[in-house]
Amino acid sequence: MLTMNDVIREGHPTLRKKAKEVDIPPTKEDHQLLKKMMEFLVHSQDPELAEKYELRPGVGLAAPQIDVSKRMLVIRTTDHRDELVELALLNPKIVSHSAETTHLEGGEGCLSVDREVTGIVPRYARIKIEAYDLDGKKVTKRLRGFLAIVFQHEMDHLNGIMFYDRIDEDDPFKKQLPPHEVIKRNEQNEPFS
Ligand code: K3U
Ligand code: NI
Repeated sequence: MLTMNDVIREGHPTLRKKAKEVDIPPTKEDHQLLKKMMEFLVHSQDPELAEKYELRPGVGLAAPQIDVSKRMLVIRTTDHRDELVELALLNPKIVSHSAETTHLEGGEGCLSVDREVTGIVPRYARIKIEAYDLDGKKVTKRLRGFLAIVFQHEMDHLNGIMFYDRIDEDDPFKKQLPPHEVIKRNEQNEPFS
């Protein structure tokens, strides 16, 4: 199983590399790794297991964060209807996005960053994505709200971008141009209470 010891931290060169596309259908090795990444999220969201294995709770993980420079990511959170969403994706792409932007009130966090970084991280409010699932099947999805923010954060990891790169260094809380929506983090996005 993966633990926080497998998660590399800011300063590690892999976090700044553009990750490589993987074969579709995935190799047995990539398939198993993606499964292990999802298992990590499940464990991290279980209060007892998180304490036992000293895991920081997470809603997403990208392969470069475990020092594997491949275009694979997992997300486990709830959507705007409060439904659990589990995504294990290979070679994901954002194919279109809204003009409207958004940000998470209270900012973003990252398992690869052991400090609090404050400021507005602008994201697209709605995105259409294409990717391949664990069976090598092409999937197309429309994401919005917190889920869309988490997806964009994980996609950034595949491109060597950290969330704080998107914060305006001169004015971290700069007013965003309309149309812009602020997403409040609430119980909806706290799968473990
Ligand atoms: O923000 C976190 C969270 C955890 C449980 C419930 C609600 C929120 C933890 S940080 C996190 O999950 C990152 C994961 C990482 F390491 F892959 F980047 C993902 C993320 C969190 C918040 C906004 C965007 C992305
Ligand atoms: Ni992150």
